[in-house]
Amino acid sequence: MCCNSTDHMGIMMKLSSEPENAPIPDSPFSGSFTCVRILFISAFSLLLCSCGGGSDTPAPLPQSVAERFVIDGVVDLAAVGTVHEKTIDIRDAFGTGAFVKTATLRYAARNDDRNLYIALEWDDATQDSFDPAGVMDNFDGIVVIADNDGDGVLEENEDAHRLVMTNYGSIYGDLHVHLTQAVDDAVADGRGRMTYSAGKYHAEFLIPLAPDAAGEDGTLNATTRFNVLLYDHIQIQPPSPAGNIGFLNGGPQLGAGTDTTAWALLPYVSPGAYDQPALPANLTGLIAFISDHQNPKGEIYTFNPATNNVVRVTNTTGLYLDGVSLSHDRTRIAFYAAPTSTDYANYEIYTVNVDGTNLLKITNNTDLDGHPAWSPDDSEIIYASFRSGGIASLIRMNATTHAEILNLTPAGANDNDPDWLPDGRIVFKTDRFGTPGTPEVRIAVMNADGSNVTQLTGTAGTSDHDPVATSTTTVFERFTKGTDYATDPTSLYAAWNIVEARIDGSSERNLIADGWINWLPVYDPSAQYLVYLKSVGYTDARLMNKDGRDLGRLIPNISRVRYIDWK
Ligand SMILES: [Ca+2]
Ligand SMILES: [Ca+2]
Ligand SMILES: [Ca+2]
Ligand SMILES: [Ca+2]
Repeated sequence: MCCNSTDHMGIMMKLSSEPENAPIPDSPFSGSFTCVRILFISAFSLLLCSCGGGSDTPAPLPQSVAERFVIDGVVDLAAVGTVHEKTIDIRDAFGTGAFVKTATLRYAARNDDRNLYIALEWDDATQDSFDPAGVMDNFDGIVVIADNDGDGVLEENEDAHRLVMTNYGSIYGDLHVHLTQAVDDAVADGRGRMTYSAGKYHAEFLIPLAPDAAGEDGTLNATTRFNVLLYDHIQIQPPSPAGNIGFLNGGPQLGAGTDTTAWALLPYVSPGAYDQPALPANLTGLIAFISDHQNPKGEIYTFNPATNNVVRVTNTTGLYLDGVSLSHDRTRIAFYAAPTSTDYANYEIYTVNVDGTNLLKITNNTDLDGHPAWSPDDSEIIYASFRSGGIASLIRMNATTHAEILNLTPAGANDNDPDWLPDGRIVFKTDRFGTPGTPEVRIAVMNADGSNVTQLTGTAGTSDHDPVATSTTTVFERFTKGTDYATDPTSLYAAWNIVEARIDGSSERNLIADGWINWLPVYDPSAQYLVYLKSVGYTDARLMNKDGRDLGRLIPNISRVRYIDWK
């Protein structure tokens, strides 16, 4: 799978667009109500049991592998199942040349009815990794590749998953066989992570058993043959690509043959029933989102969660698009855009009708303008204007005349990511409560005239972004380091959690804290669910319940989502 430079150029990843900004809402805090309800049900069950005699309570279903095994790159093989061990010869010339060294690979796998989980560990005396801000070269990695139908031939669209090591963490890729190469899937699935410690790599993958909509994954089952490739010191840059590879089950490598008859059968067991989360059937409202799966600069789309219908709104505006906000009447979309992603002086606020007509530029200046949000009655838009040098002010404007109404930010303060509460207050992020100049921005709420500013969050060593709020709670993403994420190259390899805080500032809790980049949470119109973006080497829009249980990919077949709103 890996072995010529073309493939290795293609092997690379796109952590292209990651966190920068967000959306609106409506939700009651349900804690006490839930407790009462549980108490009631428990008492009632007890009553039934004591009188009825027979207990027909079904045994709980086993936990799914996706929820049981957190993909953090640290593995406990004994907790997975039977541990397999093999000593592998690592050879140069991408596995075809002279013997270099041996590695002892130990692995275990477990599947349910939806996913295959594989955990692996192997020894490597030297960690080779690259700086993701520079050239991709001189790295270690691992590939799991499948002859899905087990017919002894590695064929078009059969599946592979890869991890490569950077200086800050691993990069995951979902691949498939195409013309004897391994290339990125159009629809990315699964996830994986590897870590290095004390002369040893740990790696783990979560891989769907079913193919994606583009047919690029293949079915994994008991007839599937598989192989594992260990990468050591891979150099893909010209003029002298080189690298060491070891094969768990013998060759071939891609481009040098497709005979897989020496590969072992996948350790798959016929699954029973599992407690698998599922998307609800009663979702309402309309989602607006930006994706770059058809245009690298991004296009705006709508998604109707009741019909699963995706409709493209824009058609090649020529602009780099960011920060959609859907009006409450679901007829207009505000966003910000510039000729290129780094043309900061020319980021302006725009609006467009959901049918793609009436594209309007509604700011026009030399400042960066961004992050628009509609007022509850859609008569105003609030946005962030970098009119004071490197810091932003929150501006209310008339959504029809585009006249400026009020600057809510006092001189010297840096406010951003504004959104409206249903009651007309404004939630935003601000540096007002920290040491001046620190990147540890906090979530706050204020009246629409800028008065009565209340700090809602304040966890040291973190920064909070992109809040939306109901009248009782706010949700936002939290970067779990004290650095400025925009300039910290490790920010794309660190945990971003989805956090909920009460609007009175009294308490908060993590909704999602799994080590991945989780961002842009937005309530659905009922405030029973939230959509959020998850970046694991690709970015998809996922649904969670209001207690943070991930229910799965909400917008199907798109894994290049950049921004999202739901009204
Ligand atoms: Ca095959
Ligand atoms: Ca895929
Ligand atoms: Ca694939
Ligand atoms: Ca190495």
